Amino acid sequence: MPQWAAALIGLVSGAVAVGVSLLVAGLVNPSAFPIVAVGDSAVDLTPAVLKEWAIRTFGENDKVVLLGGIIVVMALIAVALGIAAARDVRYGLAGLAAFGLVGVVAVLTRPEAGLVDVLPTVVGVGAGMFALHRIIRRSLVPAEELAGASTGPYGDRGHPAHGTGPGEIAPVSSPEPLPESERRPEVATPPVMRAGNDLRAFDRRGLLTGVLGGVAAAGVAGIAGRMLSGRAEVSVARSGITLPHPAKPLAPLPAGVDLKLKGLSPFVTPNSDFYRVDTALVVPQVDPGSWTLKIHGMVDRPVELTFADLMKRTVVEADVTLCCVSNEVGGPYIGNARWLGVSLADVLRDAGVQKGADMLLSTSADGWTAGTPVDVVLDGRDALLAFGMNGEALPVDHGFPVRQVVPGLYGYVSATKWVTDIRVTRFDEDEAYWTPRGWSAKGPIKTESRIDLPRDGASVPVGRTVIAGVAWAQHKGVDAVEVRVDRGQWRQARLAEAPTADTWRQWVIDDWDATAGDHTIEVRATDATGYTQTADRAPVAPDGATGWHTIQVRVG
Ligand SMILES: Nc1nc2c(c(=O)[nH]1)N[C@H]1C(S)=C(S)[C@@H](COP(=O)(O)O)O[C@H]1N2
Ligand SMILES: [Mo]
Repeated sequence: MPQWAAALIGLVSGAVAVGVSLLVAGLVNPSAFPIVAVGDSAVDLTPAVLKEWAIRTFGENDKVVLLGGIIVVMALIAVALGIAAARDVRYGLAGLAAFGLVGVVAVLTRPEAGLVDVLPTVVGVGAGMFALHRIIRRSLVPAEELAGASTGPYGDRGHPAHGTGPGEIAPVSSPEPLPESERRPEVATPPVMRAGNDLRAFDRRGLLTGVLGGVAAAGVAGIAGRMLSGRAEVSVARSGITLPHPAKPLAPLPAGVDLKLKGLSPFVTPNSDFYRVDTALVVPQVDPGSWTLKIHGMVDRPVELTFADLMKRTVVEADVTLCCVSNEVGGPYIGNARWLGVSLADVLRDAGVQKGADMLLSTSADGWTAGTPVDVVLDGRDALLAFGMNGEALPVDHGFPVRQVVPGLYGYVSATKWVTDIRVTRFDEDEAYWTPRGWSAKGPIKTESRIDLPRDGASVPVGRTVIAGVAWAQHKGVDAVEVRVDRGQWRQARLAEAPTADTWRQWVIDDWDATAGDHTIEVRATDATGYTQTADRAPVAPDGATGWHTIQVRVG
């Protein structure tokens, strides 16, 4: 096979690997696209001097230059692998596998990497190996077939042999390949080479169809991957964000907030475990570079902020527990994070809220809306336009680049993710997304509590048993939690610390003396207004569930 053909096969197989890995990354996690991971690792491994030189020389384009460089290097490697594969396909396959290993290492050594993140690399390299193998096979037919072809149509391919041009009539004689005894491989005219143990000859037509097939597959996979997202770009933009420092950083959380019991929700919910609730089938991909937030309506001075504007403002940090109105008693749709952002009240004061306005109608990039009471946002609580969550840029699923966070209100009336527009208006003039769908226009969070330990339905051994969980009454604060077993006396639980009234609070009963048999455990919380949860069960609609979380355990 000529060198150019081998190089071409290498390039096309490389493209198939990249296209398929883009597709899989689009499905599982755009930041697990190996080329980006390799780029990030390269940045991390580059000595500071070189990095500074690159930034000085290429300025804002340094990432483009880096990615361009990686693509050129990859193309050269692909060419080399193609040439190796033409000599012996196994060299090419082994080379690709080794290349994939580099990608896997790069992906896995990124912070936050999970095991599924190797999928784009592994599946992509697998597809590249498959393509390499297939196109080589197609381009190299067994030499005896070509030899036989001089006397008739060859093999089972059904296309004319060399010397039979389009329109020419194929010979009618010997429609089958010649029997073994009559073949004379040594008369083969095309250059013959060794692929594996067979003698094989180059077939242009096989090359052409193989290459076209490969290009089509790479293109379709790559475009689908991009469409599934635009995600890779947003995730690159997100990883490029350096969060600003808060003007008054919060103290680190005291150890006392977290009882560190196995099975009890940690005080800070890791971003990867944070519940996600939204109407988005495909997560909106919002480029921070072109993101803007308009504040308009009943204001004196409409405001339009870019992401850069936002980052330049006074930055605040707040620990806030977010909760969904659809959370059943004992349900999982609640999580606590340390948010970083700017004060929504400050931004509203810049715009000048007019008299009579009582609602902020916030809209997300995908058109979802929430209606938030103006007085709540302006009453001094940490209502934020947040861009950071637990020390990193807001995850895309949680509203990147900017979302609202308002302590004390359910998410559906306050926590607009991918927020791009806030209209200052009135509840009697505007309706948010969930209101006509049967949910209350206003949604303050109800005081609730949940048993995490033991789990409902668990079997526990006889003897001293820990009962523990979380309770919340955002912006009021949890004052007490009580637990009772089998409808006996309510017992005071020991409360963990809480940094402010805006977060949930862990609680524990350290020494329940569990006796053999089935038991019912109930919990209730009292908030700082003196209100104690009642046994009244309310469904989640229209404004949040109530009732005591009740679990059954079997002891013995
Ligand atoms: N754009 C948008 N923002 C949204 C929603 C939505 O459907 N679309 N759902 C809200 C609801 S109901 C809740 S409970 C919170 C959940 O935030 P999380 O997914 O970050 O936990 O987001 C809120 N923000
Ligand atoms: Mo929600």
